[in-house]
Amino acid sequence: MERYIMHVDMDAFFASVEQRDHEEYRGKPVIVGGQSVRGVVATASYEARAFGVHSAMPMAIARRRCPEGIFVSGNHAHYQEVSQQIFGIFHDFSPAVEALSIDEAFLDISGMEKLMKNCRAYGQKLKKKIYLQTGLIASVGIAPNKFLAKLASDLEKPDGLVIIASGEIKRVLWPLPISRLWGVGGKTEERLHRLGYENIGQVAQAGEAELCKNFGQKLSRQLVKLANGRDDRLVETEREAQSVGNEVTFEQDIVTQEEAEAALLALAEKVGWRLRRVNCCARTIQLKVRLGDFTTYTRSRTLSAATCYDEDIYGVARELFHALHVHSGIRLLGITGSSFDIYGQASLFEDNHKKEELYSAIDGLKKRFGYDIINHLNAKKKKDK
Ligand code: TTP
Ligand code: MG
Repeated sequence: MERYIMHVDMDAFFASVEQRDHEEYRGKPVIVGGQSVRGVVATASYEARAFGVHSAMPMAIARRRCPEGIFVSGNHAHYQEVSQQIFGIFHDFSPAVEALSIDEAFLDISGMEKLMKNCRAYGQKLKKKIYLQTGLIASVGIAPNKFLAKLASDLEKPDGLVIIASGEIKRVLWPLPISRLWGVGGKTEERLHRLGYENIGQVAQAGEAELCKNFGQKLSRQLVKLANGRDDRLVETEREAQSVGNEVTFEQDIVTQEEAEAALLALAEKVGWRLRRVNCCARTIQLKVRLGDFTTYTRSRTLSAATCYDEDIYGVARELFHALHVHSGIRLLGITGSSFDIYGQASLFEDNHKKEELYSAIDGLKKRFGYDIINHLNAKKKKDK
């Protein structure tokens, strides 16, 4: 059976949410990102991109290039809520959704297109539903595999809808520059250029043996496979994924133990929530700590029984953190849960039953009112005291 993979990516996501929420920003260059000295651009609206502003650019340069721009620091928790709403729609269109980032996913829609006249109609239907429910615009690519689907969604951004049918792979793919090959950038791209390869067709026609003269066999095989539009990776839902992780990079290095613990708790809550959402428990908890000078530590612990509860995940991460004896500023913290068991097969503590009840109540609220509801309630409680 032919596979159909859809890749969906929201256009200028953070900036579009700002333009949706503030009428006065519409049609104007909006730049979202850190406003501190070390701030970088998270994203720019398409109006701002015309001035040469793009993601990951230092904010100081963005201000120089686009002095008339509207600069906002943005609200990540809000974008996360919008993202959840969009992912809810993805799940209405496919049982197999693989999240790639906050605004981007692969959907395996094999067979689903039969519900409609064709793939294009299915893609249009998804775009329309996202627009009606969120007021935001997505670009969609549909193709026989992940590589081509992702490439397709980017080809006519913004507001794109591109289908690459199996019969037209060469026609669409071969004239494109080699930088469009998944994984080709920087050094590989430079070396390919020096050898005279400009477009994907040239790489495909060169073949593996020719490329092997200059590149390793593994890379050569991969390049030729992709250049011919072949990619057999499956769409991995979270349950099939090997791990669930979240990390946070601080605007400014944090220095106190309290700040680190607060960040670890927030991360543990995210990882726990994601595990519970897919009915999984993690047996291994990994902590990642990156210092201001980019020294990075990872430490992990494998538990005797798996867990999906925030407090357990936090407890392990906190112990791993204190055992590191970090004394200088911290740039990034991350927690990952891996080695999955299906929820219910394992229990870490005897009072698991109570925890199950508690967390299903918390998750119910989160599902109804958005992820941050519990934090809002806690903050309110503190204020009221
Ligand atoms: P992207 O999908 O890469 O970018 P985008 O949605 O802003 O624009 P488009 O897809 O139309 O090219 O990333 C999604 C969001 O992730 C983006 O709105 C902001 C955030 N982000 C960062 O915070 N830092 C980054 O370096 C990048 C690339 C994205
Ligand atoms: Mg996007």
